[in-house]
Amino acid sequence: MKEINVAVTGGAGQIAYSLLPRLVSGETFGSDTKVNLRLIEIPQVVDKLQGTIMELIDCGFEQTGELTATSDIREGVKDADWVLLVGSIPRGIVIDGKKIEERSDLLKINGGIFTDQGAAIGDLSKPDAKILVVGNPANTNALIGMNSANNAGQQWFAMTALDANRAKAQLAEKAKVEISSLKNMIIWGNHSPTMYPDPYNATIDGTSAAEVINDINWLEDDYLPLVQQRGKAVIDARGASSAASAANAAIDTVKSVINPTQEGDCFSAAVVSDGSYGVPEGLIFGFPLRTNQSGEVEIVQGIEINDFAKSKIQITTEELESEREAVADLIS
Ligand code: NAX
Repeated sequence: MKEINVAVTGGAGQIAYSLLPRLVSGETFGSDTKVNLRLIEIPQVVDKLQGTIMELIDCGFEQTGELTATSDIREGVKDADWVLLVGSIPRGIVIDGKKIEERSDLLKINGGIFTDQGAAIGDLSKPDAKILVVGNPANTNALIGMNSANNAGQQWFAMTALDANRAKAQLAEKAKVEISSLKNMIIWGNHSPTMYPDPYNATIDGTSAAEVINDINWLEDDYLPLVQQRGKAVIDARGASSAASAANAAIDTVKSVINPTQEGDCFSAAVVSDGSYGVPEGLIFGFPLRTNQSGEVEIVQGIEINDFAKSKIQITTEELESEREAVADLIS
């Protein structure tokens, strides 16, 4: 069997609990690949990971390699092929007597974490490592981590696949088609309520989903907020944020990156902008992506952006620019 090293932060969190078994079961990296898993947590909870490790052993997957737990990020990401940065400090936490509610405070606190994690990854992970940021604010955390890593051979992604899966599911339900009929679901911009899930370029059996649904009021007034606010709706209903679906989206992203994309389709994740579609260079922005036959991930070019899309993309771009501004001192 081949062997790969996968590091996961936030290993004791609720997303990780759904994610970890699927990383070491053969499902994600293939039945011919043994996965050595390094779980990384803050010192206060690192001991709990021993329980998770016991459970992973008890799953008995033949693709499960060495399982280790650490609170030392440098030990955790050493020689990693993949790093899944799931851990982050949530909104509402009390730090030094202050409740962290403002997005700008959240950006700064997590920014501090992602500079250290990025530096460790840049120094110690494989030169061609792939890094997926799940922890929020995901795009700007990835921006900070990538700048701090400063390693051009590595590739950073922020997760928008959960948004894409939600966006597909709602279109399929409205159009009364199987979800497998949906292709080319693009999430433009930030993983936040400003994201733009694009129903015009999504296709249902090859035809624009907007054309098939043929209800512009629903698409622009109902569908968009439904997808943008789905995370909050799950929290309101479940009393906790999305975990199984977030873990599933992380697995989808890894699979999309390591396997060539099928003809006539693309996948969603945020990557560093090269100026495509007029998006300012350097932002970590949700684009339509394809993995080519050589395993490189490319931004799909030539997608038509109508005036409605332009106005929405403008809003999410401005939000990402203001986030970049808020952490300017963390990205040199
Ligand atoms: P939990 O609070 O259950 O778990 C987070 C874990 O991260 C905790 O165990 C914590 O100790 C750990 N952690 C914090 N700082 C760390 C550090 N510096 N190094 C290592 N571990 C650290 O959160 P969970 O529900 O698992 O969500 C994790 C993150 O995913 C949150 O930031 C959440 O907002 C984000 N999400 C992102 C989504 C996306 O689509 N990009 C969707 C789901 C989710 O909301």
